Amino acid sequence: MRTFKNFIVKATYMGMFIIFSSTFLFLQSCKNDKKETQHETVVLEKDNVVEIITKNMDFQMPDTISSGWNTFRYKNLSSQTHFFLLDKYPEGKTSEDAENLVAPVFDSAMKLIMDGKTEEGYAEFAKLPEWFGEVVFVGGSGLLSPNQIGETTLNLKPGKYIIECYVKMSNGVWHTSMGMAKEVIVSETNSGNVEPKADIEITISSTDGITFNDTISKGQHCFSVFYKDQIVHENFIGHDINLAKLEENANLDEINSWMDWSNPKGLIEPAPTGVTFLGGVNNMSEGQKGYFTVNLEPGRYILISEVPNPASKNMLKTFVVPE
Ligand SMILES: [Cu+2]
Repeated sequence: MRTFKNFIVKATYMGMFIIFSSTFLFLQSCKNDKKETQHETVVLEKDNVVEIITKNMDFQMPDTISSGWNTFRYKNLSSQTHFFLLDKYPEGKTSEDAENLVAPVFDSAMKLIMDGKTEEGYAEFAKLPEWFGEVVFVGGSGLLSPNQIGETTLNLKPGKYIIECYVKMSNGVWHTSMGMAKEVIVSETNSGNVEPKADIEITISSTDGITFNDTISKGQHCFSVFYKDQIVHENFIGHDINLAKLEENANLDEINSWMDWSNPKGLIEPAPTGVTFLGGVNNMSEGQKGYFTVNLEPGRYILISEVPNPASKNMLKTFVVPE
């Protein structure tokens, strides 16, 4: 097992597969309005938010978006839990390469893992093309429950990306294989948006886990997420930040084990009971920063990373928003 892991870590860096989506625009998140002139003559344009809609294993969004700071408003209008993650592909590699060379490997690996053949499943990853190790994860939303809207702000360089969601259906099939993978072009044209200002700062690292000031009032907040480092965890992917509201019946142990795709019962429908995922900032490289905006009602919340056993890594933190 260890050998397989090391091999894959070397061969692939991390990550999963592929998928894409579409978008629109909106605005209003962490105040990343367009730069204003001295006399505020610039009219706020409706196009400084990129809207992404999922209705049924899809990403409805524009094929091309501007570079620089972009706020993504992700509307989950489906009955399943999703997220979006942007993968920057190496020069010359396309969505077809992803579809033909990467997706089948993840499909066969997951079939074996679901059948209880964990080692054989992991061994499948040796079949990934060598260039897969050069895929860079540049962020995205955290997990988002049905009928939720998540807002995440990222700074993107021009290039070719794939937007994907690799949550699993109840039968273990990846959402990527059901249509949640799509190519997105980030153009040379800069959005002109400025970096948001956060009122709550989160830092995540492999050494300290999730750190933040947990005295949080109700109402609208802009969280920043700073990736102090990034590593390849046991399931070959990096850490990230997901925010969720917890009801009385939420079970932290259940949530903790669900956050691992390599667990046959993890990252799969149905999502844990009593948990409403509200988004966050997906997998980024060391030194990068992303933002997400939420309106917090009084109640109990969790910040958690999508890695195996996040509690053991200080990547499961709860906090209470008072009345
Ligand atoms: Cu999904």
